[in-house]
Amino acid sequence: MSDSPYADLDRPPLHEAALRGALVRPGGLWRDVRVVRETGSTNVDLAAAAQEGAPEGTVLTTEHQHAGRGRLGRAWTAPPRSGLMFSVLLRPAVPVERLGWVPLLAGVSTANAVRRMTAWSEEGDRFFPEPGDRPRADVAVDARLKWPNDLLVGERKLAGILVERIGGALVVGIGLNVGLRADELPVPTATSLAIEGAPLSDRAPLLRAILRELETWYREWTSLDGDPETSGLRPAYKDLCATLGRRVRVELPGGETVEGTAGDIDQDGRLLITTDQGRERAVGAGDVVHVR
Ligand code: BT5
Repeated sequence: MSDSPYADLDRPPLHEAALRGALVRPGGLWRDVRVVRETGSTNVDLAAAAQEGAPEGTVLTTEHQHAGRGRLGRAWTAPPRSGLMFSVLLRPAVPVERLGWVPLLAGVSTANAVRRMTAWSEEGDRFFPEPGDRPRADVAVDARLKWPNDLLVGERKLAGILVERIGGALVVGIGLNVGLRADELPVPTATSLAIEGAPLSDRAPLLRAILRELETWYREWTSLDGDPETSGLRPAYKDLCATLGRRVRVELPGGETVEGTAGDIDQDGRLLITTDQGRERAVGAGDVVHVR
């Protein structure tokens, strides 16, 4: 990465003080926002901070990750400032069996923020809406969730989420491709907002939108003891989920594969699959492939 943060004018840096000023307020969820120039993994750093007692609402974001983590030992790779890479620390006081909803809550929040920030105003004259504008849903980037929480546009991956449990804390890590160009794709199945026709060069408004959406959902869900129904989380997730109704192949963590049709999300956030033998299987973890 060049020494000057302004070397790439299409990719302006994130400003810690401005983000703090916009997000940290008395009584709010976000307690601290840090921007580091470079690190291995924001999830690893925040997990260490969690073990040392960092408070809920700590946010760590970086301009460049050189050992970004995916699920199951996979990697998240992206050039410096080509996207958002950040982690937040949560300590949800809800019954333990409901913690499985956190990755889905993070997915709903990210998808909603992306959809909102990439919509044109109803007058069609501005690229993302000002507060009070009514977005035109027809031209928003149609970001949807592949269960549990990959953010897809069509079948291409725009963002990935990794939630890790550290004692009573959860570290929620989000990687989202923003200005990434076609010649920079880490894998052919990736996409970015720029590639999808929404070239937001400044990532800060998008980060603020995701964190605000996350705060709203998290507050509602925790205040209702993690109830996915009364909080509206399960219906919201189902509305955004591209997996429901699809034929899927799921690779389970133990190596087993389940094939069938994805029908529903149960009360624990698991994917319900009807197999070709007519059996219903509830899947709590695994990799889903949308079969054509
Ligand atoms: C994920 O894992 O999608 C979770 C990614 C979470 C990344 C964030 S960045 C901030 C925080 N700190 C971290 O260290 N991690 C989190 P998974 O479902 O396992 O997907 C990983 C797979 O996605 C890889 O094996 C590649 O195939 C693909 N991939 C890697 N980089 C990508 C990118 N930039 N865009 C799209 N796909 C990518």
